[in-house]
Amino acid sequence: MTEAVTKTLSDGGDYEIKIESIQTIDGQQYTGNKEYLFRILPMKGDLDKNGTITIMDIRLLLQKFVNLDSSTVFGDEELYIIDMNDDGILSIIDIRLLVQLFINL
Ligand SMILES: [Ca+2]
Ligand SMILES: [Ca+2]
Repeated sequence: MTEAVTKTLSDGGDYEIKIESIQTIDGQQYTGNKEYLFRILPMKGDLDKNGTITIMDIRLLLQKFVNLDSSTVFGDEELYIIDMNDDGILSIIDIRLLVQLFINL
């Protein structure tokens, strides 16, 4: 028996999920116990991983930006969260995009 695990979308990572039946958006039905590996991406800009964008996320991003130097290396998941425009680097553009996202919420 597999233990049930509840995860929010802000918890990124790989999850093995066993599914008894699944229906695709075009109506096809698949049955039978199959195991799938799902990769859940963390929420963009949610630096404190609380599931929402708040002023704290902007503050944390500003701290990372201020402390940025040539030796700074971000992990894949961290870079995914902080790199708002997906250009592979942390820049002032990412801060602007996060502030815009926060204002428009
Ligand atoms: Ca947050
Ligand atoms: Ca960027």
